[in-house]
Amino acid sequence: MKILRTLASVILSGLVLAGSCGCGRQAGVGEDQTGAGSAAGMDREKTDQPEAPETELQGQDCYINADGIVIRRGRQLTIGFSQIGAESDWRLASSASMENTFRIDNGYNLIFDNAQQKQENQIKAIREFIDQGVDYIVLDPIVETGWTSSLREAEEAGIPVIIVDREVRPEDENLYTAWLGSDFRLEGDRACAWLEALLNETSADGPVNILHIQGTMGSSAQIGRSEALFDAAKKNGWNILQSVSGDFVQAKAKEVAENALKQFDGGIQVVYCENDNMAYGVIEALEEAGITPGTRVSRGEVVIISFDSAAEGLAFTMDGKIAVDTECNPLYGPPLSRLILSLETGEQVKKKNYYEEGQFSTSEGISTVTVDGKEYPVTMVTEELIRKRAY
Ligand code: GYE
Repeated sequence: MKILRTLASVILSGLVLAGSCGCGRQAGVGEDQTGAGSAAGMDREKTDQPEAPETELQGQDCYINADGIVIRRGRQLTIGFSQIGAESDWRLASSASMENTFRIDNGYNLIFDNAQQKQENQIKAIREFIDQGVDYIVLDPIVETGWTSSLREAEEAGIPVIIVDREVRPEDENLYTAWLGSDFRLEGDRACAWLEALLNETSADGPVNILHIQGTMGSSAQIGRSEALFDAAKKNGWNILQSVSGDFVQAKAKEVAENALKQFDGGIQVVYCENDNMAYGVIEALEEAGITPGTRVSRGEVVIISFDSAAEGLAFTMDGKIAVDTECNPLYGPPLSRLILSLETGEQVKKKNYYEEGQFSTSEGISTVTVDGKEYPVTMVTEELIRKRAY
């Protein structure tokens, strides 16, 4: 079924950056905090939600399909996308979402560049995109700083740059058109609020010793999640034994955990991992050392805090090995296609576009956490939720 709507009505309904197309309703990004309809609903892949009708845009040579992707029938748009690398399951999901969205048969020509974790490769890719005369440059910046001259080059060439996922901090904010991603500080604050609630509940004896495994240093995801922990540790009197980068990579985090287990022999109560893959590495290290990941601190279990909420992360959460997993949405393709549609038609777009995200656990006692006076739900993980997960 196709519904005929004007472009303005689609945009005014908040749909351009909405999570699931649901053209007949006003869906916000990640509006459903269960995750089944938030992140999973972003691309609608693997979900059993009813198909949303397609939206025909009046006066436009395009329509929005049931997955929330803008399908173009007119002039093909060339998009140069500089991706960071392939360090995690999250990253693979974000690459897949971009590739599924900006396909030739959807009316796009996607030039995908994998920077292999090097900023210099991203800078080179931007230059190549400019030489190729792409219509849009999409950049997922590995770190926040060092982009001013690349953004200037794009500006001089008249090519709009859209930033996704991590942020940039150029000298002049006008050097990029818009950003679409997660509130990493809020993710960290929610994780720490949950830990605070757990520790109050379990009344663990003695100081709380935390091993902190950071993501790629200087990346927005690392900065936001680390700062949240530093502030919470100060406020609660937690002791951070060590903050070490595991670069968002499973094997590196496993090594960090193995070394820390030797160094702090039995003295770690919590491991704060800044993504799921690193949590998987920590679980391996703990189990090989005969330590149980869990929430019963007084019985020697080690509490693992994680981020992303990928299907495997949620499966570990269901098993009680990850204590709490705070969601981070990698499915950029569809909302980005709608943002580009807005730019193509000269509509005003917001500079910063945040996803709303969830948080998952199996601890029954903690059903909400409060950050800055706002209450956020903590969702119980179920088999069904994992099955429906789109990443
Ligand atoms: O958490 C991690 C990935 O930038 C939000 O990068 C992203 C992070 C994500 O490698 O898994």
